[in-house]
Amino acid sequence: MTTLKETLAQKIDEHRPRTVKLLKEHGDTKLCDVTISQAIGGARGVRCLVTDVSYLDPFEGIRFRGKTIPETFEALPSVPGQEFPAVEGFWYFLMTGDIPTEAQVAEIVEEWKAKRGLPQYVIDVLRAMPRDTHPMTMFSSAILAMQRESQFVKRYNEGMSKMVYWEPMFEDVSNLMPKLPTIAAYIYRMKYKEDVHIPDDQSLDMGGNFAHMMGIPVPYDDVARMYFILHSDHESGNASAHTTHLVASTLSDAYYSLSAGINALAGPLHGLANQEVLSWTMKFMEKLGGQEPTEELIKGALWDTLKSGQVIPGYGHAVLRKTDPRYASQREFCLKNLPDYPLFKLISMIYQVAPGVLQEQGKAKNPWPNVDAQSGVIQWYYGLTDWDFYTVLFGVGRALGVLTNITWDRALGYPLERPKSLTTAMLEEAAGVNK
Ligand code: NMX
Ligand code: MLT
Repeated sequence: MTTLKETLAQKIDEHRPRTVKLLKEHGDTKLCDVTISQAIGGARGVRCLVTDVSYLDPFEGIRFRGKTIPETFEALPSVPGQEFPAVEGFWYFLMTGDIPTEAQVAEIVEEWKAKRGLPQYVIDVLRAMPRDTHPMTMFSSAILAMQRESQFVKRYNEGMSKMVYWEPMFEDVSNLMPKLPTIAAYIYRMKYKEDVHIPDDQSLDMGGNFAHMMGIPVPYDDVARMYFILHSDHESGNASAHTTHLVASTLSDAYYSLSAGINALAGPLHGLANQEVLSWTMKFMEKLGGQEPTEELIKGALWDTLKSGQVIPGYGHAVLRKTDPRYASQREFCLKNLPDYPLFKLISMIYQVAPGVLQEQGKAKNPWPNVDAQSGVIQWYYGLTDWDFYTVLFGVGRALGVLTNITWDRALGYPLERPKSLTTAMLEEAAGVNK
């Protein structure tokens, strides 16, 4: 049986000549023009990043290594007796593009079990922070604290060829990834569960052990597997992936890079929107004071939000122009497992109304829901009602994608990222203003 590292090494050898040929023979081929609105407006649609890990079509949504979400769930080996695949097998798939055998999945499951314990100093760092610190700050700090473990830095300082940069990077990401659910569960139990912790269960895979350490019973293990896979990757331009890539492009190691990417995820326009959705919904219910929610009442509350100059959380997207298939996938899960749950019914009612309200307002290019509009209700149903923790879950999932990407960045020798900026006067001159 070939290991993940051996398969990856072979894939990298096969891939490198493609990048070299493109650069050498087709480097001047144009991919797009850049307009003033793109320069001012957050580089929307500018095609200047490369990844083979996932691709986001505005209408179809995400494909991981060429597979849609249902195709991905279908193709990967499931955990025995469970509906969803082991996250460890998905990691193999993201890294290599190959569907692993059950034996290959089992090998990563065992490797991650051995690596998922936390050094005492990480626990000390977390415990030193005031308990009202946001869990994303704690999560990012714990990752950063482990930077001293980086094998990439050690090998770089010893002097290493560019051609093998990916190897210690792969070692770093393989050491870091299994620890993330443990950090997340530690933060959760410390902050919200009276600081009472549950020891690791070595008989369980990542999803199973995460649910166990959180103290949330079955089937939350399968919910965790689904959640982490769904949130893993969304091509390279999203803020958390792009930040991780940018920081890694300076030859910063995986710990620095992921910690930075997690900080980007913590913004309310990005991952934190999942917390905002629940907070918006609960405030709405509170205002109703026991009154039954209706479409009219929801419409009024959505307009109040827009009129006060705020965004409707969980709706809109920088690339997508239809309902996010990650939303659809989680909605399908709810229809199967919690169809009559009042909070799910309310979230579904908002789905009936919000796109129309946003269309009537006429500003948002995409009035449809994104992943964050549907994820919180599932967590709430399974007892995780501390919504400021939700983005940490997103972060654990997102790490799968961004850590895969920075491994490939090193393998293909992607250089320091450094786009060019212009001054406002230069834009005015280009546009012929005041001539
Ligand atoms: N509610 C109100 N206004 C919106 C919304 C929304 N949900 N979505 C877009 N707009 C506004 C946007 O603020 C902008 O207004 P202005 O011209 O005054 O600056 C205008 O519509 C045009 O924006 P778009 O080009 O449609 O969207 P953009 O690509 O700039 O931003 C988001 C994308 C995701 C930041 C935006 O849709 C948004 O703020 N959504 C709500 C927050 C959210 O759900 N974020 C999570 C995204 C997914 N994730 O997990 O990261
Ligand atoms: C993501 O998952 O990163 C979000 O949907 C944001 C994006 O893709 O821009």
